[in-house]
Amino acid sequence: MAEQEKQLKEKQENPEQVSRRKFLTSTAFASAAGLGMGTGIMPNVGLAARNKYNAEVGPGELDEYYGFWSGGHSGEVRILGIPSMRELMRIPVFNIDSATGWGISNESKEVLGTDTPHLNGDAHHPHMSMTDGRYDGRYVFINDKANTRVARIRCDIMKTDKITHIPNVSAIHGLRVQKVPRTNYVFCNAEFRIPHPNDGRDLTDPKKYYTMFTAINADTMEVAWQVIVDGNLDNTDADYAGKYACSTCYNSEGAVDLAGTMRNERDWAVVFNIPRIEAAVKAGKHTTLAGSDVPVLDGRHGSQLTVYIPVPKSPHGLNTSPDGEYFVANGKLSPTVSIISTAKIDDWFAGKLKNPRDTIVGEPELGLGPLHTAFDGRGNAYTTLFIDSQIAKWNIADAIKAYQGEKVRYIRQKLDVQYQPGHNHTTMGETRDADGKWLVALCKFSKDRFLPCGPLHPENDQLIDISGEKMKLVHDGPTYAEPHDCMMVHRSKMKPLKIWKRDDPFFATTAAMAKKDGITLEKDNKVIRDGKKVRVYMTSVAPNYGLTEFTVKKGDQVTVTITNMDKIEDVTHGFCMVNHGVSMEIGPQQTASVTFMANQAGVHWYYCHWFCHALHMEMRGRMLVEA
Ligand code: K7E
Ligand code: CUA
Repeated sequence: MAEQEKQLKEKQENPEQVSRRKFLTSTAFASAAGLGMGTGIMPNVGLAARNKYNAEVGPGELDEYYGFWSGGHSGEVRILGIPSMRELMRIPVFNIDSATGWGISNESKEVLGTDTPHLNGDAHHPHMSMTDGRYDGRYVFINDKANTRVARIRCDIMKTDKITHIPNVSAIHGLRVQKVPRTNYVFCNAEFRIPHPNDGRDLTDPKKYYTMFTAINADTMEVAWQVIVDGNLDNTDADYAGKYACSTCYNSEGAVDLAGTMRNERDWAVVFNIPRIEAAVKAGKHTTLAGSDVPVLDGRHGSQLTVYIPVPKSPHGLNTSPDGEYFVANGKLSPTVSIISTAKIDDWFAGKLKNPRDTIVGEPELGLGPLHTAFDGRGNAYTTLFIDSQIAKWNIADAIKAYQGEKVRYIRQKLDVQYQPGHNHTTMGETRDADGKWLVALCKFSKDRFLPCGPLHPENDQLIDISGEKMKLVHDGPTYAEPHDCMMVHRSKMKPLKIWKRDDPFFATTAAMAKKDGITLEKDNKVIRDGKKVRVYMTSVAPNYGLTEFTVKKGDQVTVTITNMDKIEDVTHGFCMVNHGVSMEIGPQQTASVTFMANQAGVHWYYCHWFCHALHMEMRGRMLVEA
């Protein structure tokens, strides 16, 4: 055993050399189950291996891809240009943003809602809506692990337009969308097991805890149904047939401590049969839990709605190959990934297989700490090796052959990355359009790669050209806490607006209030008093506010609503009321509003805090508060 481990370690450190050595010595090593390194001859890395793409995007040039980056525990989403890796924009989601007034303006507060009053978030998985397995440029969805929420970002205005708090569960982690026929559902994995009801009984009886797989209606953002599972759900992905979602599931032990959750050599990939779940809900075979009317089904062992496929060990990432043939479960505490055939899942649900493990068609050994896998659309997969700080490029067909006992070499290359990668992602790689141009490795540690900025280090998002036979590292990109995941979409799929539409639903509630007050937002500059509530309406045209002063009384609740009548691209105004904690963005043709208390008598200046004009500094006015 010790010898085997030594050889394994050597092989991981230097796969090509060890393979060559094995080729020469022809040891019994290859007979060890699942090792499959084979006796292939070193591939000829010649002219054909040259990479094609240039990461340089010159001044004034535009990137080919939009990247949507999770901002991790900053709670936001960022847009990067690929391949330049330039940060183009930030989209506040679960966080407070002083520049745009997210969490301050009334429109953002309406999206943030009142059922979860928290100001923090932990965003992991941004994924775009699809039609027929292809990005459709409508929405990006993202989870909040910290406060059990899911948000939707509208990709025309690049603002969060819905946030749903998921009932009955704790901590939404994995999130992916239904790919086919379109994104009707957003699939969400609740990670932590809790008692039900979670009201103080069963505190110390973990046997009674459980968690659930949740589907959200992507159009309404209401929760469609939930399925109770065994274990802790981790990551998830959907198939290309509209039939299955598959989630990794650790802690098959049902433990509440670290040692306990690592005891079993195998946990599960659990497959959810979507048509069966929908039929069960339709037939009324569900229950509901106290405090929510979401249909809940039991998908634990023995259920016809699910199949639990044992895979090693505390698996983490779950990724669907772009041809729709395979789910890949990443072994984390095992050096392997498990390749699950969607066709064999059909067989399982048709009653043709005896053992859920019969759905597995490959279990290649890649190195230490496989977390996530991406695809190039040419039959290759790229798996992050957290502990080895490497990306392993491997061939799917060859890994399957090796599992069947053929002596083939399935690892194509291992590339060092700096350091400890979590997710990696290829351009268009989670869709049918996987184009195999770029791979981004989201490294958790940057250590010595950048100028030191204090004890807190940035992460390191590395750009890798995968167009050739060999992966080639071309860029280091420091990022702030913490891009777990990202997705990269070709710019041809995106149609963002350059100025707002006056009938945008984003400010419909504000527009309805103005209508009640008899206000025409596009031209009126008026103060409406309604008891102790004062509503101030004004327009803005650079460099002027429609009102340069208004008067209220101490103790009034003041709502300022501003409509930006500038029609010029990029002329965004702001509204900042000094010493009142008030600021917001008003883009061209946008209406925005903010409500605050006028509790201090005296003169209070307000000013535009988005640079808009040569006389931007002069764009200001006074709120006069009478004692
Ligand atoms: Cu691997 Cu939350 Cu997708 Cu972090 S998760 S890495
Ligand atoms: Cu308006 Cu600055």
